[in-house]
Amino acid sequence: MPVMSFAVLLTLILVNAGCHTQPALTDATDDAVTFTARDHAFEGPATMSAGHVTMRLVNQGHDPHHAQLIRLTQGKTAKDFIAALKAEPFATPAWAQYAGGPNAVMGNETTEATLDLEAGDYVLICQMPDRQGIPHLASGMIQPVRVIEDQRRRRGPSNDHADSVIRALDFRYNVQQPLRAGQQRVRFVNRGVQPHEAVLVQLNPGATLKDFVAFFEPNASGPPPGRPIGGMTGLEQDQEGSFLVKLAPGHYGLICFFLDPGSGMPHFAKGMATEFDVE
Ligand SMILES: [Cu+2]
Repeated sequence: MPVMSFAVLLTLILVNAGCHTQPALTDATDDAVTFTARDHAFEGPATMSAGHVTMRLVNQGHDPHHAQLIRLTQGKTAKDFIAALKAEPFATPAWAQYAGGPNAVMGNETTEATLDLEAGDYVLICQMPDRQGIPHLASGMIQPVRVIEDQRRRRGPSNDHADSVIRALDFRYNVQQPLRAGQQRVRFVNRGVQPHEAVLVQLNPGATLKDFVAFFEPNASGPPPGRPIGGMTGLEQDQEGSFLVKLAPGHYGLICFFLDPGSGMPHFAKGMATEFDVE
């Protein structure tokens, strides 16, 4: 059974982390569907076309936000989803499927992800926690989205050019073609059984992902060791999508905050945390 992403106190840690900036995306997809994130609400269309869709996330809040699509099957509604989360905050019902979307960016930043969407009913949520550790979706960052069949749209796996491919397994990342400086499209494929995400983190000089993760512990102190710069939110087994990033030279990390239902451990603690340098 899929389990909610686990990201305790991330807002507290990162809200004041905007000390260095990432170059803005150029030549971004021109037919993207834009969702604006604020503290704490989404603004965006109530419908999207099925098939290949690029979702652009414009964060106009102060907190970091991401955009996680959840497909609601068995006729379930956004209301059912909220009720299920209230009953069991750390378990996602089997009728709710992780369908990806652009992962977290800081305030005043924009990111985008391209997906192949099935027609159906979805909710768009932000699971990033507030200062009390409560996910933003509980304070308003949940929006129903209906995906409508559109014969004109391409279906099936994307044949868009990708500069690199990240495969998620239970529980590690397999990166084919390292990420490099400049703008690039990264394909993300979940070959694991559990849902996985890719949070791309720009680490401060001298900082490691271990430092970044340490800031997720209660009572962590000190300066924030890095900042999220996009990636792909959770996707179910054998689902895929791609995202656009523009990297400056530096030290980066790739991390998954989903929980393993068997052990209760976050995926990063089981191996889904990897660091790399961009020259
Ligand atoms: Cu994972």
